[in-house]
Amino acid sequence: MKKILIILMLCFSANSYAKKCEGYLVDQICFDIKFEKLNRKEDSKFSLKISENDSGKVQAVDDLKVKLWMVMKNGHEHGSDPVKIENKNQVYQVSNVWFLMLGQWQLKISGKMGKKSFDVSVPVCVSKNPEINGVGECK
Ligand SMILES: [Cu+2]
Repeated sequence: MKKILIILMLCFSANSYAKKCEGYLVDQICFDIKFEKLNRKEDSKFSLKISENDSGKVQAVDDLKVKLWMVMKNGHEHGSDPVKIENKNQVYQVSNVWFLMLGQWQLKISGKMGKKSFDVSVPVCVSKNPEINGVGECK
């Protein structure tokens, strides 16, 4: 019994030290993006949590900007409607998100976290196949 307890305790402590980013990791900043639903015909609202990967700490972000961007295969680039961002206890609710076309999009996310400023592109795949829809490259 004692042994099992010790093993359990070790597991829990190991877990709390494993600071794994569950979202998209760029420059040691974790972008945790959760879509309610994602398609090109509706407002694809999502929540955005930004944290440090090494500490897991969610920090206040100043000057947060989120922009939808698409680089098309023919080299043409375009954006979409400006999104709306609402801060709910450091979890940002992003709405008016219109992916107007199917294909590979980017979320351009910039801001300042403490002294560190960031300006990153997070890929979002918008396709007819719900299985490959979401954060990441379309395959
Ligand atoms: Cu396009």
